Amino acid sequence: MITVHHLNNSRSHRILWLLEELGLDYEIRPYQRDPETMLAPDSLMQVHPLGKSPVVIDQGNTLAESGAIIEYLVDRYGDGRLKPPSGTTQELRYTYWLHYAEGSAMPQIKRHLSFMEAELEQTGWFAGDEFTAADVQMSFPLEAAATRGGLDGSWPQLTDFLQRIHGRAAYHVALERGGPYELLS
Ligand SMILES: N[C@@H](CCC(=O)N[C@@H](CS)C(=O)NCC(=O)O)C(=O)O
Repeated sequence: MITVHHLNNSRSHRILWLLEELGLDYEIRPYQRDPETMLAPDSLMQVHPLGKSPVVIDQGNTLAESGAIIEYLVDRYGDGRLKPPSGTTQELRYTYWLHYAEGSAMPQIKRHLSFMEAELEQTGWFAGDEFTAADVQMSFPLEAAATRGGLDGSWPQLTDFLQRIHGRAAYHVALERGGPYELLS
């Protein structure tokens, strides 16, 4: 059984959403942020030394970093789903966006909006013609930008992307299982 160490109101929502998209069984170990500091409880450090969420345990492996977790789950359990075919240009884009979300977008989100807007003009998705796990990974920086300011209706592609992902059934099941999600840190 896949175990997700899930901090409320956090990046960990992406992992629950992906697991729902893949139709996999999993269990949630919930953690609550400190209401004043918004930090994770110290107990999360017993799972991984950095004490951050998400952390996934599967088949004796302890996995951290949302991009690495997404890559692992899609490669091990996707059976070809949610990832462009190997050896294609779309696969290169998929890998790029998986890393970009946390490596470039999150630290400097406002500077990246026009770049992401232009990239989405091609197909509406980040890697190829169809929804992939790269879109799951890219949801967090865009939702953060929409919640904290910077992303508004003047970015039509990005706004439309958010509306389309929010229309996916698996996204809502993940919210029901993982709890509300308002992007506080
Ligand atoms: N780059 C990491 C970031 C992990 C991270 O910062 N997680 C936040 C949740 S959104 C967290 O655990 N915050 C609580 C804390 O720092 O105490 C990833 O993508 O997994």
